[in-house]
Amino acid sequence: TALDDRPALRHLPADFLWGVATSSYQIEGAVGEDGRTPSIWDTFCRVPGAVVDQENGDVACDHYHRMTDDVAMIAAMGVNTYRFSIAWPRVQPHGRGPANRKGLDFYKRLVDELLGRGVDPWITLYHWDLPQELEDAGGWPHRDTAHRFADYAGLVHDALGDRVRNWTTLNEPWCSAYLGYAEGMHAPGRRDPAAAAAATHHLLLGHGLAAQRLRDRATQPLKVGITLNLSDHLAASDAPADLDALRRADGIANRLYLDPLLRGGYPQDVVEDLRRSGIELPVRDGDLEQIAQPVDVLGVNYYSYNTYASDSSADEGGGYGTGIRTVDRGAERTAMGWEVLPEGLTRLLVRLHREYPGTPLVITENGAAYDDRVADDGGVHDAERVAYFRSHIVAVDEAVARGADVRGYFAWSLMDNFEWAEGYRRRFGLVHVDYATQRRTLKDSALWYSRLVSSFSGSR
Ligand code: GBH
Repeated sequence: TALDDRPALRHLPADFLWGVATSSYQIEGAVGEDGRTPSIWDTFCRVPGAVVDQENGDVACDHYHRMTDDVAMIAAMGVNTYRFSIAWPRVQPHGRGPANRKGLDFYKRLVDELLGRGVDPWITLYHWDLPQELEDAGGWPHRDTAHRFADYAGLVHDALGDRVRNWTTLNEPWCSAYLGYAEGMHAPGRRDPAAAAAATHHLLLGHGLAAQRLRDRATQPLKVGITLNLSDHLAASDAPADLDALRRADGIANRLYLDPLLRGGYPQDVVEDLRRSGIELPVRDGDLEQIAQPVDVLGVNYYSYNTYASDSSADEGGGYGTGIRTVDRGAERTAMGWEVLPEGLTRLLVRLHREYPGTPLVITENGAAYDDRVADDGGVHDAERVAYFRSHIVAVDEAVARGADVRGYFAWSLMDNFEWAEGYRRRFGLVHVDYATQRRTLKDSALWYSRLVSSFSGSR
C-alpha cells in the first residue's frame, strides 16, 4: 500500500533525529490559567480582521490539559525527539522579574513525560508569544527586550537545564520582525519598516545574549541554536533588474539573519538598501560579537521558495522589499497557496553548506496544509501530505549526498493547530484535531511517518 511506500534514504546518518514539532500558542489553550498573562497574540487576535473568522488561541488543542495523552501519542509514533516552545507569559508573566512556579511546573512535567517515554525534548524559547507587558514597553524594536529575553532564558534553564540538552533561542526572527512590525500580518500588527529593522537587530542580540546565558549556566553539555525560515529563492530571468529583485529579497529574508549569526556582520548591500530608505540598524559596539558567537546547530524551517521578478508596481508589503513580484511556476499548491517544490530544499541545504560551512543543520519545520476530513471509515486519507513529506525527506537525503551536514528532521506539525492569521482552517497536522470534541485522529501521513522513522536505520 501507499503507506508502505517508504523511500530508501541512503545518505542520512544512522543517528539521524526524527521528530515532530509544535509551538505553545498554537496548541496549549488555557490562556488565563495558573498565572499566565496575555501575550501579543492574545491581544492581536482581538483586533477585528486580524485573524480569519476572529479566531484565537484561547482553547486551541487544549494541550495544556491533555499533555500526558499527547506525549503518549508522540511516543507511540516512534519519533525520537519532540520540538515544542515555552510560553514566556506562562513562566515569567510580567516579562521580567520572578518566575511563575505553576507555569514552569507544566513544562517540567512535559519534559519528564517525554524523557520517561524515551523522547528527547527540543526546546524553543521563543515562538512569537511575547508577554504583552513587554510590547507595551516597546517590544522588539526596543533594545531592553533583548536583555529581558536573556533573563527569561536563564530562568527557564534554571528549571529545565539539568534534563534538557537541545535549546533553540528564537523561531524565525524574520517573521517576528517583518510580519509583526512591517507587514502587520502577525502580532503586534505594526506597519513600520524602521521598527522591523530595529526588531531584527534586537532579536539577534537577544539570541546572542540568551545563548551565552545558557552556556554560562550549563551543568551538562548543551546544544544551543537558532531556527530561521529560509528559502533559496530564484530570479525570473537573468535580466539585471530581476537579479537585483532576487538579491534584495534574499538579503532581507535570508542574509540579514545568516550573515550576522554565521559571518560576524550584516550584509553590506542590505545595510545600504535600508539606508536608502532612511533606516539604520541600531548596532552598538560589541553587538556583532555577541550575535556571532558560534551556534551548535542551525535550525532550518522550509516550506517552499519563490521566483522573483522586478516590478515597480508591485508591493509585497515590505517583508521582502518593495518593487518585487512573485512569479507563478504552475506547480501544485498546498491549501496555504504555497507551491510544492522539494528541490528547493536540496538547493537551500547545499547552499548553506557551501556559503556558511561548519554549522550542523537540522530541519526544524517542514510540512503542508491540506483540507483534511475524517472519512466514513474513520481514517484521514491525506495522500497529498504523504507525497509532500516523502518528496521533501528525499530532498534532504539528496542534500546530504551532496555534502550538507544535516542531523535531523522535524515534521510540522504534530497535530492541526492555530495557524496564526489563518486561524483553524489551515491544517498542518500529522494528527487531525476535531476542535468541537478535541478528538485526535492519526492521519495516513502520521501512520506513514511513523513507519518510516520506526524502520529507519541509516547508512553510516
Ligand atoms: C512557520 O512559519 C511557523 O514557525 C509555524 O508556527 C507555522 O505554523 C508554520 O510555519 C506554517 O505556517 O517563500 O514560498 O516559502 C512560516 C513562515 C514564511 C512560511 C514565509 C512561508 C513564504 C512562502 N513562512 N513563507 S515561501
